[in-house]
Amino acid sequence: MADQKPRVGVIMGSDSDWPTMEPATLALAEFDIPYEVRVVSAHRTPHGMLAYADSAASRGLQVVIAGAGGAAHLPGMVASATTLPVIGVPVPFKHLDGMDSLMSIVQMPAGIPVATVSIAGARNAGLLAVRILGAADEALRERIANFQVDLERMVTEKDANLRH
Ligand code: RP5
Repeated sequence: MADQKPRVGVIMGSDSDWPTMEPATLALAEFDIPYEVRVVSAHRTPHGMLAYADSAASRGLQVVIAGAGGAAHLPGMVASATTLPVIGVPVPFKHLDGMDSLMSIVQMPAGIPVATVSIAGARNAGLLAVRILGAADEALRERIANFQVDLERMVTEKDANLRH
């Protein structure tokens, strides 16, 4: 997978977001989706952020997952400068328990969509990216279906273990 061109860009406003964002990359790896990871800040590296968004599609990326905390403008700003689907991950910051990040990311003006997952919901961001890629890939959809069967089996087993 390491030698394959990345199909998903996983970006975040600071390296302090990495513990929250890593589950997105683990989900992508589970489905053998090549990805790249970058720190790109809407506020601290605005020109770098625009350059990243501008070049994302031409470099072969198909989905961008963007996580940020606090005044979390990164997903929306990146979405405004690319035609790729962008999934926003609200990162819980020191204050306000991530509500600030959630509100910043979810309230996009009409015309520039950002698919926002739950606060610290990076795993679902990764899985959503897999589903987006699966829309045009029957083999990948088959793997997603198997994954869902495994989830169902896990819950059934837990139910059987707890029943009395
Ligand atoms: C945001 O500011 C980042 O996404 C991060 O969640 C937050 C704090 O960044 P650091 O001060 O830890 O670098 O832009």
